[in-house]
Amino acid sequence: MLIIGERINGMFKDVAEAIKKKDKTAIQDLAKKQLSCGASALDVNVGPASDDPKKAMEWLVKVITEVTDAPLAIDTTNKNVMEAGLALCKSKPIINSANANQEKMDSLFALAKKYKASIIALTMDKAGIPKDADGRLELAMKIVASAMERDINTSELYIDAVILPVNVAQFQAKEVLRAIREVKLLSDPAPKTILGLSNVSQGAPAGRKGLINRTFLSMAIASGLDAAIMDATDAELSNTAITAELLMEKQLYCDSYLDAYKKS
Ligand code: THG
Repeated sequence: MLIIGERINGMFKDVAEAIKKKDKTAIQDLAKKQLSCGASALDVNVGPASDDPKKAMEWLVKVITEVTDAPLAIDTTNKNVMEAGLALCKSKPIINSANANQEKMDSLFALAKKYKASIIALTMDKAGIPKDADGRLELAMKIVASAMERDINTSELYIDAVILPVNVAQFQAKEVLRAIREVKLLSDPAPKTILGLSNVSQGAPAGRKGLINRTFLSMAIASGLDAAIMDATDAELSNTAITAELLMEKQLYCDSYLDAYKKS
């Protein structure tokens, strides 16, 4: 499974502060820590508070690429901030994220071609996030069809069925799991699937967040999840990922299989 580390996001206080103070070591340490804990790519999001998000994104990508060639998922809803980030990436970038809005697909699929990027696309549109799996699959079909029209290989697409906090949208978790299973039937090659895992436990008591994340991750892996934006530095979560993949026969069994995740 592709693990994309979620921590370089201005919604976290330490990252917002590092951006403000231009504390490059703090960001570089977060990058290195996530990669050593099992992340193979890093999400980069300047957060809601930045007064110059384009400058902040450029600074983040510059300081991260000084210490790693790992792919970066440029996480922004602003097209100019997106292009500024993509232009500075050293490895194949990931656009985070498009959705089923036609204008959004038009502009971001064009950027994907220009920068040879993979694309995360959320199953939502101007009307919001559908409540059930069928609504999500309908939007996924629209995204897959638009990508095919533009000659984008569907294996470059990561469909994100958008998991919401379980404390406010409890009935949707199982809908997201069904969407993950069925989205695979939409094209050949099948699109990949991804989740922003920590959304599921937002608002839950601090002492329960980890358990909710781990449990949902293993259910999603059993449903065929290919990638997750998640807290790679949570060792129990990373161990859950590799164990679920082992049980799904996606990792070769050996007695020391957990060693891969003990590097931290
Ligand atoms: N899909 C895609 N991209 C995404 C998301 C998604 N990017 C952003 C987000 N969702 C994924 N990243 C996070 C990062 C942190 C949290 C949730 C999602 C989180 N943070 C804790 C909280 O808010 O309770 C702790 C915050 C803190 O310590 O300050 O839950 O879904 N494609």
